Order: sequence, then structure tokens, then C-alpha cells
Amino acid sequence: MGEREVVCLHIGQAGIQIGNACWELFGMEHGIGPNGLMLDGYFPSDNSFKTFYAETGHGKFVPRTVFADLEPTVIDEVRTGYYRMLFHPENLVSGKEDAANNYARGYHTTGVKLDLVILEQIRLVVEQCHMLQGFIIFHSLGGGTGSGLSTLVLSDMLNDYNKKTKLELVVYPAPKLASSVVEPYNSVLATHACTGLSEVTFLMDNEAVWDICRRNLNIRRPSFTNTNRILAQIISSLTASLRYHGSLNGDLTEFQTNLIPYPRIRFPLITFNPVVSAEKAYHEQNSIDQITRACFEPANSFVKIDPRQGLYMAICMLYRGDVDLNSVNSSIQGIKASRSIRFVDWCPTGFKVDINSQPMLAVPRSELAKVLRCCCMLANSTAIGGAFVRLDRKFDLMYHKRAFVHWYVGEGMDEEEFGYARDEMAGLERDYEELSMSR
Ligand SMILES: Nc1nc2c(ncn2[C@@H]2O[C@H](COP(=O)(O)OP(=O)(O)OP(=O)(O)O)[C@@H](O)[C@H]2O)c(=O)[nH]1
Ligand SMILES: [Mg+2]
Repeated sequence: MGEREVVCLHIGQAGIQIGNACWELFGMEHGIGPNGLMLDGYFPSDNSFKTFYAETGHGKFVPRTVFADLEPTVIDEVRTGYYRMLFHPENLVSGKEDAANNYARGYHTTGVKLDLVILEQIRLVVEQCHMLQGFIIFHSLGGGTGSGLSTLVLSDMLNDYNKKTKLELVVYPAPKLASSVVEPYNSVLATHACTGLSEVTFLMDNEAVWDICRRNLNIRRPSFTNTNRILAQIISSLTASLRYHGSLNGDLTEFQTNLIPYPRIRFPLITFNPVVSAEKAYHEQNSIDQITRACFEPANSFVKIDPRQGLYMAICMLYRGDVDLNSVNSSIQGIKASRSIRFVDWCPTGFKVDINSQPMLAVPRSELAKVLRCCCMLANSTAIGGAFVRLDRKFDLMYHKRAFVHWYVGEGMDEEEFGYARDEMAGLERDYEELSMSR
């Protein structure tokens, strides 16, 4: 039987660079070298990795992916880099000019031409699949390409892939850091426009990841290489059940059914631990109980919010490595008994658990240590509403003065769209507010 394939789309600088880190790690995990060939002496335990890789007649494994950017430099690095032989050259799509941090350029003008090329490439990659289950889309919400072009591609995908699950992994603007002032505009416009286009959207913010790099790895000034390696680890845990034989979330639709109680409440929080440096790894115990409890600490969350301020609606605990179910169950019982975490009243206090016996790996020269066991928690918490409140305030400050709006209108956007998008966000804030009172 054919595998149930997943196609990954990497759009804009952040989407592509995080993609590079992910495919580097996936390759190591599945014994696939930089040229796409299985490493000598490596025998995969099962065929599940073919959900992410297409096998050619020459025994080469090609990632089922499309990389796209409106400007060439980031993709050129892939084309000329260490992994240039891995990807199918036609799956790397670039234009000449970027979206200059402007959602409207990505969606209404510069992006339009490339959109057709991307859709055609997606069609060709999908053609290689026996039974496509869905897509994972990696992008930022702050960049013009990441916000605008991703939205355009997603909306056009609705025609052909309406029934397929679309899961987004998104770099969300951080509270204090921003590479451009208009990030809140781009993010609000794209969050609004993507409603109904994707089923699950995992948010990650760079400030949260940088804090983890500083605190746990002792890196004073983290680079994107550092952050992306950590993000690749959480994405690896998140997708392990799709790439290895497993029980929970073995299918993209299960992420939806396990985590999303209402279509609009589609922004689960990710926490992950342990993130430890190689020097410290040998001195730390990281028992199952420790790593389970640590998932509930705000410091291990990938969005700068405090999950203790909210209520949980659903929780999936994804363990890797040397982990036994009895210890997991007793840790979870302990957490429940201590009443340190709170659920909404309409949801059973159920934890879903998956254990993948493949331990995490660290890529060569990584500051991150390989550990015996780790845990990634996916949780739908009302606390994430706080991230939207923060973003909307920033949007309001600028929009009140109509600052920078002419750049968007100049690219063919109707000014009213700002108002509609902001209203939608207000609705979302209210939804989270209401849910956080359901106790
Ligand atoms: N984690 C991470 N974040 C990134 C990376 N590159 C950019 N970002 C973040 O993404 C946002 C900017 O979006 P980009 O993805 O660079 O922009 P783009 O999609 O290429 O769009 P334009 O360049 O405007 O056409 C900022 O919040 C950056 O901090 C990366 O490699 N890793
Ligand atoms: Mg760019």
C-alpha cells in the first residue's frame, strides 16, 4: 500500500530557512544523505518516512516539498548549498523582487505571477503521491511574502485540495523584537485572510526561542541558525508520528480532531524540553517526570505567553526516546492531582500521549545536545489569546494614525480590508476571552 503522503511548502525567508534546518534533521533521522541516497549500512525500521520523501527509480529520496520566495537570494543558498543535490531543482521557485515587507505586494501584485508557478509545482509534487493526506505550510506572518504570498497560495489551493488538511507552522511577531514596523499589519491581515483556509496553525515567536537559546544554551546573541535548529527539533517531534510508525496523530487530520474544538480556535501552543547544551547534557537527569512537568512551564513555551493564565482545551504529549508509558501515566496523574493546570469545564481532562522510541538526534556542530528522552507538548490553551491582544494593540497604534497604510493601498488593497481584518481579530479575542471563563 502507498504511504499517506504529506507535502511541505516553505514560503518566504523564514519558511525556507526553517525548512533547511528541518530537512537537514529529517535526513539524519532517516539515514538519507545530502545527495538523497540512503546512507551505507542504514536500514529504515519501516516505510513511514516515505510520507515525506518520494523514492525515484534510482533509489534516491526526494523531499516532497516546494520552496518559494519572491526574491532569489534565500533560495539561491539552497540551490548552491550543501543540500543542493537533495531537492528537485524545479521544486525551488523564486522570483526577482521581494514583497518589501508588504502583505499587499505578496497577495495582490508581485506575488500573483509566482503564485501560478507555485501551484503548478505543488500539482506536480502531489501527482507523485498515491494518497495525499495534506500539507504543512511554513512561513512568517511578519514578512510580505510570508504573509501575503502564503495567503494567496492557500486560498488558491482551496479549489484543488479543499478536503486535504492544511497545517501551518508560523513565525509570529514577537512582543519586543521586529524586523519591520509593519509586522503587526501583515500578521493581522494574513491571520484574517487565512481563516477557513487552514485547519491548524502552530505559532512560534522568535523572542521565546531566543530566550531559550540564551538561558539553556548560553548563546548570548542567537542567530537564525540557532533558532532554526531548535525549531527543527520541535517540528521533528511534531511530525515524528507521521514519519515513523506510531499511534497518536499518525494522520494530519488527527491533529485537528485532537486539538481543535472549534474551527476558529485553531492556534495550539507548543512547548518542548529539554533544550540542553552538550556540556550540560551529561549532568542532567531529565527523568520522565521532570520533562513532563517542564512542559507546563512558561519558559519552555514557543510563544511568549504564560499558559498558567489560561485554561487548557486539549493536550497532546509527544515523547521520544527511552520512555515508558507507566511512568508517563503516573506523572500525568501527579499533575492532575496537584491541580496545577486547569481545563475548561466542558472538556474532559484528557491527555493524549504518544511515545516514539526513536530518540532525538542533534545535527553535527549543533550546540544542542542529543538527549535520552524529550517531550513536545501541543496544547490548545486560551492563554494564546494574549498573543493576539498584544498584536492587535500594536496594530491599533499605527492604524489609528493610518500610518503606512498608503503602501498597502498603493499595491491595490482596499483600505476597508484593514477594518475587516481588525474586526475579525476583535472577534477572536472575544472568543478566547469567553472560553477562558468556561469554568
Ligand atoms: N525563526 C526564524 N525567523 C525568521 C527567519 N528569517 C526571518 N524570520 C522572521 O520572519 C519575519 C520576517 O519575515 P521574512 O520571512 O524574512 O519575510 P519574507 O516572507 O521573505 O517576505 P519579504 O522579504 O517581505 O518579501 C521576521 O519576524 C523575522 O524575525 C528565520 O530564518 N528563522
Ligand atoms: Mg524575504
